[in-house]
Amino acid sequence: MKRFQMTAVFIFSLVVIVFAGCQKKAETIKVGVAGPMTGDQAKMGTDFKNGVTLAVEEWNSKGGVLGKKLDIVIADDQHDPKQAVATANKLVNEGVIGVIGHFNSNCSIPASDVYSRAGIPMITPGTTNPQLTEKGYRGVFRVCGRDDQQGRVAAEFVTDKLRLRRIAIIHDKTTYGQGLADEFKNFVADKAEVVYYGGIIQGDKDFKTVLTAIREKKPELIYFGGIYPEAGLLVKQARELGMTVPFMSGDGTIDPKFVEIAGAGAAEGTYLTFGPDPKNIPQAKTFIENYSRRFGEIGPYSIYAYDAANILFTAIKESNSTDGKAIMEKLHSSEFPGAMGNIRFDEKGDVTVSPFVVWITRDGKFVEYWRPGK
Ligand code: ABU
Repeated sequence: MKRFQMTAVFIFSLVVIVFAGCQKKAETIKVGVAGPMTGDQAKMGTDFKNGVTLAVEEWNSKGGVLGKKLDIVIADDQHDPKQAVATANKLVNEGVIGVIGHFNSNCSIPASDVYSRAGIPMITPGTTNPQLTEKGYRGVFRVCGRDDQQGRVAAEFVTDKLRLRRIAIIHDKTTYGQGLADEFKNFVADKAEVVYYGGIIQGDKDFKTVLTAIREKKPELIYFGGIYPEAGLLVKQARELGMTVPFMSGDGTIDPKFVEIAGAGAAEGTYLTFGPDPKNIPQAKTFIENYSRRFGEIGPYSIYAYDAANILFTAIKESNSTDGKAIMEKLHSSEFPGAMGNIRFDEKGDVTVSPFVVWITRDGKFVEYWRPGK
């Protein structure tokens, strides 16, 4: 009998503990952070995670939002579209009220179907393929620009500033890489000849065959649509083949890992398009100080993730609701002060100002170099 009583007390205690745990969880507002958290693009996912973590810690230190603490749920899509859909469903099932992510266009686009069906807003810090915001979803936003904008800026730089006329274009056959290469090709073809156009496979390590074919065409610049692991190897191997031709790419390559893979010497003088340097933006000063103190070196996408998170939390606060529809309408109708400056979304969920400028690699560091129209 005594044993029975003890067992009953034990089970009752367990139930109380589990129930209390559930109650505690329900008292927080959950936010998803999605991107490549592991694998060869994990640096981008880490930048997202750190940027959102800083924003959450700042809000929570002031009491959270709507009287509740914020809680992050991390989702690793491994830059794989199928994994992105699976992680999106998992976030929905875990009850997140919004998502910061994903990074890769081929992940954000299918994941946006999941979030839209569930009525949850998503704000991506880095997905630039135009298709993402062309689907007509009310709850899909980005705090970065689009590839039709950065393709145009890159083409203007190549033809009007550098005055180059023979261009080779490579892409990684992904939604982002090929999409950006095509945008660049459309704009650059107005004033220059595209002497080579072709794809490589993401994940491959040896690009010397394609680079040798490109060398035969005597281009004055190689443009690459893709991400830093392949961009770094392309530059490294081009230089090993004795090719000194300028190299340009897009916002998928701005990470110290690009220089690390290529080697500082090989990366010297390479160009890319990205948003403006936060160091020149007065509103970014506090973010730079706080982020550096908390996480060390600032990843290029950290500030975009930080702004995306702050925008989402502000929309929750100002709509006085965790209802997806109410948050989405607030996101569409307000202007949000961010570390990158004020941000307003248009009807599609794109930022109203195209942010792209050209950067150059100097002494192993990325330096803002040129603005369109200059
Ligand atoms: N925009 C940088 C690469 C991520 C993507 O849009 O796929």
